[in-house]
Amino acid sequence: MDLLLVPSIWPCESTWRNRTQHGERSKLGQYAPAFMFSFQRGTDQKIVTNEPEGILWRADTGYGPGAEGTNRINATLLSLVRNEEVEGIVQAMQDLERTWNHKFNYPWTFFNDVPFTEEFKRRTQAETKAQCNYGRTPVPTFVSNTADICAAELIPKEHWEVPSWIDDELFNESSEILKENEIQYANLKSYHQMCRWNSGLFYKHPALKDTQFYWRVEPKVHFFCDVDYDVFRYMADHNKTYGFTINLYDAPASIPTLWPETVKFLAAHPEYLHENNAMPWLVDQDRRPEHNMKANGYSTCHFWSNFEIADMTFWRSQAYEDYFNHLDRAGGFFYERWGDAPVHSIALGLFEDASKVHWYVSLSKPHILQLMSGVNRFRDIGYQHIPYFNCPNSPKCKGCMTGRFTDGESWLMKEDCRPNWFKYVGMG
Ligand SMILES: Nc1nc2c(ncn2[C@@H]2O[C@H](COP(=O)(O)OP(=O)(O)OP(=O)(O)O)[C@@H](O)[C@H]2O)c(=O)[nH]1
Ligand SMILES: [Mg+2]
Repeated sequence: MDLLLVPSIWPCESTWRNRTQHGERSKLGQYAPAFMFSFQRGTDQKIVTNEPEGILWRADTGYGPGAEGTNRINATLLSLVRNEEVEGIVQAMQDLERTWNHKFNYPWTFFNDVPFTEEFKRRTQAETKAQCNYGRTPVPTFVSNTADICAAELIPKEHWEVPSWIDDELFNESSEILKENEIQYANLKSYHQMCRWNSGLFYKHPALKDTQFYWRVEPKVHFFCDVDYDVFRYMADHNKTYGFTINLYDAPASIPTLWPETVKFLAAHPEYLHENNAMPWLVDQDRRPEHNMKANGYSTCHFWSNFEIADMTFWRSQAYEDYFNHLDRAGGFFYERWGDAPVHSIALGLFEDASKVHWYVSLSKPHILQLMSGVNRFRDIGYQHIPYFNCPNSPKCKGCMTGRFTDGESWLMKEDCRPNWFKYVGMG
C-alpha cells in the first residue's frame, strides 16, 4: 500500500473566516481537508486516498433529494444514450449511485435522437432517488398537441442532422478510406453525428439552459471508488473547467486535417490563444513521433471524453463557438472521424487559462506545480470504459486492480499518454 506522510494543514484562516462570515457553513467537519480523515489505525501515518486537497463539501446536510438539496450546485449527470442501451446505462448508474450520487442526489439528464421508451424511463428512474430528466425542454403552456410535447424531449433536429454542406457521396467515399485505415465505426453515420453533437452542440440543448456543470456518463462504464465529497462543488470552488481520468493517443488516420484546420483557425484568431496555453503538450513529438507526423503536427494525446466533468461556460465561450463552427464547416466530423475527445482537448489546450497555479502537498514532492490548473485529473475516481481503467491505489476503491491501465491486449499499454500530460503540464 502506498503510504505518504501528509502534513495536517487546516484551511487558511482567512478562507475559514470568509466562509463563516458569509454564513455558508458553520460545521468544522465540512471544511477540514479531506485527507485529515484518512487515518491508518495504530500509526501516525495517514493513508492517502487521493482526494484532492482543500475544502471539500461532505454530504452531511443539504444533499437530500428534491428541495432538501440546498447545497447542490447547478449541475447534472448527463448521458446521451439509445433505448436499446438501457441495460448498460442502468449498470453505469448503479455504479455511480453506489459510489457517489446516492449521497449527493444530483439530477440525471438523458438525451436521445429518438423518443425514450416508457421502459427506459421507468428503469432508469428506479435506480436513483434524484430527479431524472429526459432531455425535456419546458413545454410552453399553449402547446396542446402531444406530438409536439414528445418532440420537445428530443435533441433538436438541427443539432443532430447531418449539416446541409456535407456531401453524401463524399461521405461514402471518405468512409471507405477510413475503413481501409481500420477506423472503427467509420461508415456509421450516426457515430459521426454523435461525435459532432458531443463536440459542439450538447450544451446548447434547451434542457441545459440553466445548467453550468455536467458529468458525462456512458452505458456500461464502471466506477470503483467511494467518493465522499461534492465533486461539482470542488470544480466550482477551485475554478476548474475540466476534469478527466484517462489520457490516450488517438488514431491519427481519424484526424489527419484536424490540426491543420486548427492552425488555420489560430492564424485567423490569434487573440483566442491563451498566453498560458498547453501548446507543448499538444504538439509533442518526442514520445510518439509517427503519430505527430501522421496527424500533421498534433501528438493526438487527448482527454478520454467518455468521462468528463466540465464547466459548460467554456464550451459556451466565443472562442470555442468560433472554433467549433470553423471545424464544422471544414467537414472533418464526416469526411474524417473527428471525435469530441481530441476537439475538446485541443480547445482546452489552446484557449484555457493556464496561469493559475495549483499546488499539491506531499512530502515526497513538496512543490509540485500543476500549471494548467483549470484542468483537473481526478486521481480518486476509479473508472473503466472498455478497454481502459483508471484504478487508484486507495482503500476507497474496490473491484479493479490498482494501477491497471488495460485488461485488453498488451499493445494497448502504449496508448496511455498520461506521462505527456505530467511532463508538460501536470506533475513533471
Ligand atoms: N441516442 C443516441 N446515442 C448514441 C448514438 N450513438 C452513440 N450514442 C451514445 O453516445 C455515446 C458514445 O457512443 P459509443 O458507441 O459508446 O462510442 P465509443 O465509446 O467511441 O465506442 P465503444 O468503444 O463501442 O463504447 C454513448 O453514450 C452512446 O450511448 C445514437 O445514434 N443515438
Ligand atoms: Mg462508449
